[in-house]
Amino acid sequence: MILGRHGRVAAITAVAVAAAITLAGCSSGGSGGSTGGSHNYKIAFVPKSLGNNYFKASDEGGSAAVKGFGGTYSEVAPATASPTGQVPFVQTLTQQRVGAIAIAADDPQAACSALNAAMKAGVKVVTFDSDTNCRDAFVNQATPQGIAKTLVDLTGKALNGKGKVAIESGGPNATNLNLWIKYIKQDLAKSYPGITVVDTVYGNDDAQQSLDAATGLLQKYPDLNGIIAPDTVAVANAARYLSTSQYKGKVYLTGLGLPSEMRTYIKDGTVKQFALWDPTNLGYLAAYTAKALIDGTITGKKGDTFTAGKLGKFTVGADHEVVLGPPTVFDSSNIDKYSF
Ligand code: RAM
Repeated sequence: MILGRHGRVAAITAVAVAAAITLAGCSSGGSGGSTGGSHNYKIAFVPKSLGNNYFKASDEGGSAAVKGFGGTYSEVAPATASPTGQVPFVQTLTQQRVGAIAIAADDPQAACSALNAAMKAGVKVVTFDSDTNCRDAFVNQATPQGIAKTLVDLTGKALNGKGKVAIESGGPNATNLNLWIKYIKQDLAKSYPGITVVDTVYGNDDAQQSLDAATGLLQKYPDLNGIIAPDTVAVANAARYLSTSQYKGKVYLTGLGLPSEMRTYIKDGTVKQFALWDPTNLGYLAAYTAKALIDGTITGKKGDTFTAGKLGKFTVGADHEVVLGPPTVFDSSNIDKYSF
């Protein structure tokens, strides 16, 4: 009974998803030469959710790369981030026999049976931004320890090594965010033992939920000294809340943010510093990693090398991982140089 009911729901969802994918394929376009000779260069990007400017930027980079090497780019994703929301999209892309799926996973495991089926059917699977337990290669933006250290040192120095901080994240299941939070907590305890993490809250990559999460934190901990938000939606909306509150300039907020979304809060003094890599380059690198897998230039094993267009040469590291590079710290001195 229960299985039957779920089966029907899944079938309805799959039809809706197939329609969405067809539309997305048409609207996002491609160069038309999708097969690249004997190679299937139909490359589909599946971000955590639609509507997040971070993924708009990464998918723009992916689109530019795919079109540049003569493939067909498409982008499909659930409207809101959730552990299982990406599954029907992966299933439909597999039925449509794309050459590769580049996915930023909402959950380390939830999409794995669909992704394993995709790989079995010959589709190359590249994770980018947020990893899964099942893929041919993972394109990581930077090392998790390095990302954590950047945010911990900004906070530790700003608070002179003491005080109460909270973490505001995005999706509670996201592989990338949870790993960064683990290292943030470890590094704070080691490098700044006078700083206590009092809470971790989640905004689910949704603007309103992220705003509410920040509001709730200050209601619960009016003596809070800092917020670390390793998620672009969380940090922008925590800043939005602080900017018009009595806590502006009193609570130190930092995190991983888009310069385009944080500029106002740097200029009005709500935020002093935050960090990020270039998400456009991350998507660009994910597309070229997919191409290298399709071409057979790499299999994903350590030591494999390939050239990613304008970004140059990359070497695959341990656990089939390719790393883009360290994050940049933004403040009032350099914020105007960045458009993403
Ligand atoms: C959000 C997402 C994404 C993360 C950035 C920093 O947009 O959670 O996965 O890498 O923030």
